[in-house]
Formats: sequence, structure tokens, C-alpha cells
Amino acid sequence: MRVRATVPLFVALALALSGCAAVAPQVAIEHTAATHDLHARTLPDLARIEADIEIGAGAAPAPAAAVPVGSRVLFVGGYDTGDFRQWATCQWRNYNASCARWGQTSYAATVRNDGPGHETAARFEVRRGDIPPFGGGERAEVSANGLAGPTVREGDERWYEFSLKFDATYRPPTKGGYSIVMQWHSGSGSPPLHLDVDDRGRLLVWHPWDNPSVIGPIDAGRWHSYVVHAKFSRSAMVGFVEVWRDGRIAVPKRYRANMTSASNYLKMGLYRDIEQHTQVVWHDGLRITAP
Ligand SMILES: [Ca+2]
Repeated sequence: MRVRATVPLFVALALALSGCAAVAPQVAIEHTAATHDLHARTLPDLARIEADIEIGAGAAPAPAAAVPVGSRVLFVGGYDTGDFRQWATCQWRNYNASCARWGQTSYAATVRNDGPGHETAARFEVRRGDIPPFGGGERAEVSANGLAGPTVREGDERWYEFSLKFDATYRPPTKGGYSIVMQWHSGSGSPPLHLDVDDRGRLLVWHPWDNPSVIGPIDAGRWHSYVVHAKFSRSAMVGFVEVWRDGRIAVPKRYRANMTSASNYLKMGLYRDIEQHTQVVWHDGLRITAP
């Protein structure tokens, strides 16, 4: 049944991401390419995706240990300033502007004390119809577009340390929907790498046009720490991603292309298809390092 959900996801993503009028011609081309690529997939391909999801879900547990990360800190976006100023552009209902100017005047995005270890955590809330001024899907997201530290180019290797909590009230997307909490965004079109929740409440690593991997159940109401280690490339022989959760390997290293343009920029928060129900996610502690 997951196979049926896969196709609308990509189409919906490509359509939803067309919100920026300035790149409309390029986006239109991406839509065509993406749709063509999807329709070119064979049933055995899609069956393989389903099989790989299940294999990823059954990864053998390993002892918790310190996860190796890079030595050069390139970006910190953990809201320890008490606001959103570490990020460039904030996008939510009735807002698409500088994060530094966001006065936390609505439920969409606020920095709150969520207890020990998370005294300054970002709380993102998306309700029905929460579409920013430029259109697209419903969202409450911070973007690092234009910031040098979080921007990656061909051959760059990075570690992303952060914590996520899906609110105790969080319900997964409806069948076939998506609920993206982290995107590595290319120049246009669907993000070539992102973290998404499926309709079964599983956190996935998505490589559009390739197989998703299961990180684990979202475990609503509890904080979990993650490390995403990635090398960015347009080549499936060079690009890779691996993910740790709470100090244990959750997705072993997989080589995949994860760029479709000269650079990727980072977005975090919550981005979803049109849904009727409210969703809340919490983010904290992002630190990006390089070798
Ligand atoms: Ca913090």
C-alpha cells in the first residue's frame, strides 16, 4: 500500500514547491522531469522500495556510543538566542520574511522552555490552511537560504546534530500525505534529501527518485537526538547519508545522489500537504560540522 502513496508524494512535492514566482520557468521544467521520471518507474522498482523500507526498519540495534562528528563548526541554529535570528528566512502563515524580525506574535513559531536540556527549543505549529504568502503547501519553516555555513556544494561532507520532538498531540499525515521536518533544498524542484514522517508514524530519510529508509517511529511526546552524516554529490557513487538516533546507528551508510543543482540549502520546521488536523513539532540544538 505504501507504493500507492509514493507517487502522489513526489507530484505533490513538486507542485507545492512551486511557490516562488521568480523561478517559475525552471520549476515548470522540473515538474515535467519529475513526473516523467515517476511514470517511467516499473512495478518491480516500486516493490523494491517497499522491501527496502522494511529492511531499514529492522536494522539491528547497536550499543549507544559517542557519534563521531566533524571538527569545524559551520553553523549553529539551536535557538539559544531565544528567538529565530540564527536563521535567514522564516515562512509560515502570513509571514515570509527575515527571521531576525519575527516577534513570535503567533502560534506558528515560538521559542519555549521545554525542560532540562531544551530550555530554548523552537515549537512549530501548523494548522489547516497555514500557507505562507507565496503559496505552496502548509508550513512553518526556517530557511538558511543565503547563509554560507549551511550551504553545501559538490563533495562537501557534513554532520548535522539536532534534537526533535513530535508533540504528544502529533498525529501523522493522512494516507499518502507527508510531513517534512528537515529539507536539503536544491535550486528548484523537489528536495533531493529530506526527513519526512509517513502515514504510519515513521520518520524516514527520503531520496526522491530513490528508496527511503526508516530512521524509526516518531515516538510522539519524547525528545530524541539525531546525527545525520552526509556527503553531497550529484553522483550516486559519491553522495551518501547515514543517520544515528540517540547514539545508535539507525540508517547505515547508503550511497545515493543527493544534489540536483550546484548547491543545497537547509530548511527545518514542518512542511506538509493540505491536512485538516493541527500538527506540532519541536526542534532544538542544531549544529553543523565539517571535517
Ligand atoms: Ca536551544
